[in-house]
Amino acid sequence: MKPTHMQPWQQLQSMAPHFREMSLRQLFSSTPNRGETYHLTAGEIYLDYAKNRFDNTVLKTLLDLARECGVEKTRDAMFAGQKINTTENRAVLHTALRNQSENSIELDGIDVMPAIRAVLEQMRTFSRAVREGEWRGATGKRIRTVINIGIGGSDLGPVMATEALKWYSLRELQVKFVSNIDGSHLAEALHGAEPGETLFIIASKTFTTDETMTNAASARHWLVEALGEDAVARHFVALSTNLEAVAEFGIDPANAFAFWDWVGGRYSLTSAIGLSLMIAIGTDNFDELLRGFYTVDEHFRTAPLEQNMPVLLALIGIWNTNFLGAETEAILPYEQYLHRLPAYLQQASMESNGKSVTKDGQRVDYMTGPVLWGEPGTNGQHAFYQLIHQGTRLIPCDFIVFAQSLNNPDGHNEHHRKLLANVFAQSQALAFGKTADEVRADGVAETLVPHKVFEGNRPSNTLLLPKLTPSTLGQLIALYEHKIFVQGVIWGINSFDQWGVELGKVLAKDIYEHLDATDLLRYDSSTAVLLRKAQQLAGDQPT
Ligand code: G6Q
Repeated sequence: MKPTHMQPWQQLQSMAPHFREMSLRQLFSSTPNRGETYHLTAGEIYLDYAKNRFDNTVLKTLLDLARECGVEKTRDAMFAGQKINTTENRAVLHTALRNQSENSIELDGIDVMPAIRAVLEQMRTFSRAVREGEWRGATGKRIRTVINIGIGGSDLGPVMATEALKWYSLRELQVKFVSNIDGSHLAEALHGAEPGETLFIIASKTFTTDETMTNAASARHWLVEALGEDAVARHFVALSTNLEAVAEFGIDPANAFAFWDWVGGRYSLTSAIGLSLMIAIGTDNFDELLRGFYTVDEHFRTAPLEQNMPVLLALIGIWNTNFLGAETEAILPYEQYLHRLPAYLQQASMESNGKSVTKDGQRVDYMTGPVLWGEPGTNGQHAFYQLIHQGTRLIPCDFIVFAQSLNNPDGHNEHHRKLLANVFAQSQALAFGKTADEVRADGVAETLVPHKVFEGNRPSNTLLLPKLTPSTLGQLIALYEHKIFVQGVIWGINSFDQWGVELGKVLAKDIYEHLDATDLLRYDSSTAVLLRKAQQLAGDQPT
């Protein structure tokens, strides 16, 4: 049944107009203890969701909706390895990758845990060898530059987490990431790199992705030019499910790290895809990251829906998107090390829930995944927050902040105290704004009053954690993964396929073959003119 046909959805629809009018000022004055009431803890994450426009009845009805949509049943099916990715007939078992219990997890009658543990052990051995200088390049030198070549799910997770955990990383080793087909990306990564000291990690689930294979071939060429063909085995390793293609590329099968088709690309950070991260931060920190993921996996699996943080976050998102008319969500980490988190979550959310047909192929007649975006605070405050505060759109925000800083450059913790003051001030300003009378009371000239009014009533969540550690990072990522999952279940869509990226790939292949063609009649007029113009500008125009 479509969610819109369910009773809780219809009840929520009838409540929504009231809450579109209702202000957070009113809600806080009628229930002054909202802050004490509307919060949750999961692992080390404290979530304050009081600054959203809802009351107990809305909350209860949202929870009814979750139950009626089968969130609990589908969650249990995911953890149990059932093939919930129906369009690809695959299980969705990224949670098994970080399972810290002794329990087996069976897929088609086979326990997946021994293979997961074996690959993790292979990764640990290899990471230690690289970090400790035992792994030598073809000329006997130790590795100083590691370049991960991958894209999408084989890039964004490792990049985000390597940046996030830079404080914990081995500084003598440079870990770089190349994803774009644009040759400048690889060229810049190779700039100044010494072939004898460079290790390439080719990260590709399928080992067929054009961007990755093109970059890998150019990297191979660069290395072979300098050190000869025999050097490839000491300078290339692979992370893939396609071990045959890895061998064909010339990578020693002993240096291939496997994973499985039940690990979706955007959920693959804790699979072999995390090798570059493990090399950067070391095995103990990587293990701590896995334990962090597991803490929130267990919370999601066992906590009653009322106290289940991913479920609550998902439901607030649904309320804002489907009932209050929000079209986007901003992720605003007040932590410089999390500067790639918005980009990472953008893929996690938008590739998972950017769908317009239900699992059984029906066109939806309600909004699904919102546009997700963001930048770290306080930089965003000096850039786009203007629109969040005074623009015409409703933009729910997630503020993410840590009580302790990893760095204290002035010795007095002033930077961090100011950072904290800013994050709490922003959610306060967004929620409560500043009325015309309050502006006038500051002695502002009447003509300027409308410009200085803040309507407020902008919803936000604040996620407060003690300190950025591998564990808290794992907890945060798992929280968002499961939030996205719950929303997908309620919208009735398959969050685990990504057919929407296919058409562009096929057309690019065709255009690539006709880039220099003179006869462009096969294309629409706009594309044909663009191609001709590009040919002219590139100096290839046939006479
Ligand atoms: C993620 C997607 C996608 C994928 C890339 C790279 O969920 O499936 O982003 O990760 O297209 O694919 P390969 O790892 O197969 O190169």
